[in-house]
Amino acid sequence: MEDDDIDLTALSDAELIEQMHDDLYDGLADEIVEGTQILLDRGWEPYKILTDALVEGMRIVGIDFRDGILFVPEVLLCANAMKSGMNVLKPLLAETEAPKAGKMVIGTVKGDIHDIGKNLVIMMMEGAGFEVIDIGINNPVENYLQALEEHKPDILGMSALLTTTMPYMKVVVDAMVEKGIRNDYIVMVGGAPLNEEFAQSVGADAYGRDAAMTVELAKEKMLEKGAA
Ligand code: B12
Repeated sequence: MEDDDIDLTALSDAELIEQMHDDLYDGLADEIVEGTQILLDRGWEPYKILTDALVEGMRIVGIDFRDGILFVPEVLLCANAMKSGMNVLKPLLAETEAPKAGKMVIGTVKGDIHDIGKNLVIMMMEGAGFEVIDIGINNPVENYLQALEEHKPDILGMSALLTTTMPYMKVVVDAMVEKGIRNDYIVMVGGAPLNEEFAQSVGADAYGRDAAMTVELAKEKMLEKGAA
């Protein structure tokens, strides 16, 4: 350890969380992994670490990115640090006794390479007993249709983080309508720039504001589907 390194274990919980926001901002993956592990050792719930340390840290990054203080290369490092922390938490969030709750295909839409939120949704859905097939980023409509045919999921999830890419969700829903398969699936959409109204306008069944909400809505929609 170098002289200017901070001993993370010596910090109180509140100080550590604040330090992790700084470390995420600076793209320090090793420190994020260490901080995540320390909080786990102190008995923190994985989901609380995810929201208080990682998602909150990324929110702060987002503000300075918007304001032109941080740029793409830096934010890529932040994203990398965030993913390192998520990897520590993933097996813990995925630990579940629940029987298979349903199946989901999920992907980020064409033109969009943001995947942190999508990956978080996957972690939480798997934790709730869903089987999730991840088709990745930058998906044209053909990829979605092919995945639906191949995997026959209950739910189709689409993610978009850009105002320029979110309208593409309608292209996918329209293609499903055209093929006469729209009502075979529960369509869920999400991403920071979306809202309930937008979700309705593209013909989705549900809008997931965050990963926890998405799990609740998915369960709800599965029940409705079962009842119908
Ligand atoms: C990290 C990041 C990047 C990284 C992405 C790395 C990666 N692997 O994902 C990099 C650096 C690559 C990047 C690039 C760009 N980005 Co960017 N990025 C961000 C940033 C800072 C954080 C996004 C994030 O990960 N948030 C954390 C996660 C946990 O939150 P989330 O994604 O919202 O997901 C949650 C919910 O939305 C929901 N959810 C998400 N998906 C789904 C899906 C379903 C089905 C459901 C139900 C729910 C759901 O649940 C998630 C978990 O709770 C945002 C700022 C912001 N406020 O969002 C900008 C932001 C999205 N980016 C922006 C921009 C402009 C760009 C670029 C165009 C910049 C450029 N000049 O090149 C490029 C575009 C690249 C592309 N073609 O996609 C803008 C978009 C503005 C707009 N109006 O569209 C933002 C808002 C920043 C800003 N304020 O200017 N970016």
